[in-house]
Amino acid sequence: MKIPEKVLEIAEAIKTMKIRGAGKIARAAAEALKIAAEKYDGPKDPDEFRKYMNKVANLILSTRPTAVSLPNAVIYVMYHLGKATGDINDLKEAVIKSAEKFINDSLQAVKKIGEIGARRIKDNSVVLTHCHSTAAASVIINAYRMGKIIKVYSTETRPFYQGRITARHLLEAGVPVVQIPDSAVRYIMHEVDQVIVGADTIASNGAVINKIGTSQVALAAHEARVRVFVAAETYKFSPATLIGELVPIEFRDPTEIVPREWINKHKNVEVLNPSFDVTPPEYIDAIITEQGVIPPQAAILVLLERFGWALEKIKQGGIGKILFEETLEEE
Ligand code: RUB
Repeated sequence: MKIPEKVLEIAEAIKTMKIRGAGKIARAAAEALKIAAEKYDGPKDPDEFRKYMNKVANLILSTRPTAVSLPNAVIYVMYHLGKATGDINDLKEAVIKSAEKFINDSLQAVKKIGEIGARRIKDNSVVLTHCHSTAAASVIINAYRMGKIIKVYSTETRPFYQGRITARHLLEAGVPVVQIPDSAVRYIMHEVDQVIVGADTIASNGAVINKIGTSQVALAAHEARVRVFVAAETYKFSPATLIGELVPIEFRDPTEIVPREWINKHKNVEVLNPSFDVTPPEYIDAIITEQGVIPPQAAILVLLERFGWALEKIKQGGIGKILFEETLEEE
């Protein structure tokens, strides 16, 4: 059976960043799997359904490479499908229920991070954030409501200008926001009390992979002795990094930086558009998760607790193996 139009649309929206941000991407992935199960009207043979779901999972996985929340969401749902037995309705239900649970837990996690993180913000704080992170915004908005935040500096976040989304998001909640260019971060850092950013992926050594420029922000904060907090749900921790896999960094189209005509005119100039970078654990004071605040060095404990079940399978053959061995062979 063909992949339904609505599922293709979600995949395309993730690819083109109409849906963006690691948490939203993960929830959209779970939603796509749910829709795929609901719309399935192919043969009643359970193996056919599993094959079809694998195809959908592969499509979703191919959309964007860096945020591990996406494969973690897919793995979560496909794992439940893998364990399910019975007829086609039982299998569909396993997908639908687990996708709904993932989405619900994810939304609850963002809320909880807001509550926990706000306790770590000092009174009368000036905060700086980079890109648009729902988890970081949740901390900021909660702390603002508690009367702890005076002002937020939001970086533009070139080339995609997610800082404008942050500004809108925070302004809607009444938080005073000042937009600054990315290049002004070090200049402004002496006014800042705390930096709060989100994460796309957290590695087992506590390194944080987030929007390009985050490591420069952390470096400037480190120099100025400003604390750096990362707000991240536990499904942003990468199990594959436990066995030494590197986190793939997405490079996007150069035309996000300069127009096609300019590139055509300056053929000798290479234009690079890395979308994420790695902030080493030494530059991070704490990671705020829905389970509590941890030092980055404790990332491994979160991973073992959340993904310990998967460790043997990861060792046997990498992350793809978890996905497929309990469902069907990859096509
Ligand atoms: C978004 C980004 C965000 C994290 C966390 O990058 O780097 O900081 O994804 O966001 P892009 P959230 O816009 O390229 O997807 O806390 O909302 O999951």
